[in-house]
Amino acid sequence: MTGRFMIAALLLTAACSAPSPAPVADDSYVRLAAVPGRPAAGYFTIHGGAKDTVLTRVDVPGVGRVELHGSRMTGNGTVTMESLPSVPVPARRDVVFAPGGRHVMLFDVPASMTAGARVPLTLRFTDGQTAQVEARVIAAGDVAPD
Ligand SMILES: [Cu+2]
Repeated sequence: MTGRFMIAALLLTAACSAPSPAPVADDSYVRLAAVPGRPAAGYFTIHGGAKDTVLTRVDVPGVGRVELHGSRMTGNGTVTMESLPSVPVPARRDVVFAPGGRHVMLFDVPASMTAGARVPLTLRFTDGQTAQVEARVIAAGDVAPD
């Protein structure tokens, strides 16, 4: 019993310490808009792979269009969003998409995408690499998952 547990623990350690050659993503959720018909916002963390790459696109099944967005402060202190053609992902660095910063906007969200659902996001990079992450869908007023 103890021996079997130790092997499992060793395998787990090996899986965690071996850096992935390709970028991977985790900690993903999608926040629905308060008003139906308005775009939802998606968040995740990308962990860079062995080489520098560039995120160019995110696909979500059933969603009409997904845009990469950045947020920035304007001169008069309000935050504005802008569409980004791509987002650089340096090797072995984390790139965080979070409220108030980079995020993805999901336009024409299907009616099936309701709070509690889980949707797969496919992140596409310039070198043909992809990363898959499952996002939890939450309502506009819900607290973000940890
Ligand atoms: Cu936006």
